[in-house]
Amino acid sequence: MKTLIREQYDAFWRDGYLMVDDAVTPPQLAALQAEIAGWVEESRAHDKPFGPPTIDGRPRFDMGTEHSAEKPALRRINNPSDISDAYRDVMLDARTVDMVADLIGPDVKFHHCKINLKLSGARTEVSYHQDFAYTPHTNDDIVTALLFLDDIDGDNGCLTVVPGSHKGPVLSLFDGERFTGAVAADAETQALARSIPCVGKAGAVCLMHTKLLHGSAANRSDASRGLYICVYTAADAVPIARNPMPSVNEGRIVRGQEARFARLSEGLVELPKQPKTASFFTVIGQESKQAAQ
Ligand SMILES: O=C(O)CCC(=O)C(=O)O
Repeated sequence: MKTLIREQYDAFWRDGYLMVDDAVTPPQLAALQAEIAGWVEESRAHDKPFGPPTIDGRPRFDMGTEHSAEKPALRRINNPSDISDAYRDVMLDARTVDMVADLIGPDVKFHHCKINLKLSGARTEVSYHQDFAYTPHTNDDIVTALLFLDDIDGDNGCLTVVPGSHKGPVLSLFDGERFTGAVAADAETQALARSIPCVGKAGAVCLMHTKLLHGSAANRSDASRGLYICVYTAADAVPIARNPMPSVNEGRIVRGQEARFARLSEGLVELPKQPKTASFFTVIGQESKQAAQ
């Protein structure tokens, strides 16, 4: 291992997640925060999701219905590494990538990334789910790296996780034939009772196993909460569903080498439905801001 110590490695595989402070350098963090500030300013001029479009033609920036020029509610930036040097540099070469390689490497590739923002007053919340149900692969050596762009505490909509839940089962995100993007209400109630908050300073990262059950509540404070979320897989984990957020960098090797073989460890896998809108927030029942008709 290059970056993590044995105790951290063991904690990740035992609990399904690991918090690490100072996961990026101060200049990297400052560059990410400056980009965000610019995008929030830009969003004031828009009253519906806006571009530059993603490679599958959806708007890159998405806002909640509460968005206004005076009080922006920009909540999602799809694949910021496709449009920003600062975000691409961190996705490709921050300490976080070395940590991921320690966990599932040596050969690691990139899948997709996004920013989830909860500005002060935003109503955005994330229903409980496991990422694997959105992005199934031939095996589950997949890590979601959630980098804190702000100081995050119990009041500004922190991520909450169910320790140990990565050991299974993978819960359905369907209600009958309808893909809801969220586990059933009773499973969410049980998850909430077992959840713990992931809090820390800007620059910390939560490394999360793809099968860990997690969600997050709305921001009840005046402080904004931003996460830069990058998904990495072992090079021999091959997607078995279309990427919900295709990127020009999808499949790019970030550590080690390309795989010659796909490794199969999964049995039956429920296939997700892909979103057609700017973000999965609409799938979980939170509409985007739309221009007045
Ligand atoms: O933004 C959050 O609080 C959680 C993000 C998340 O669960 C996800 O993107 O899978």
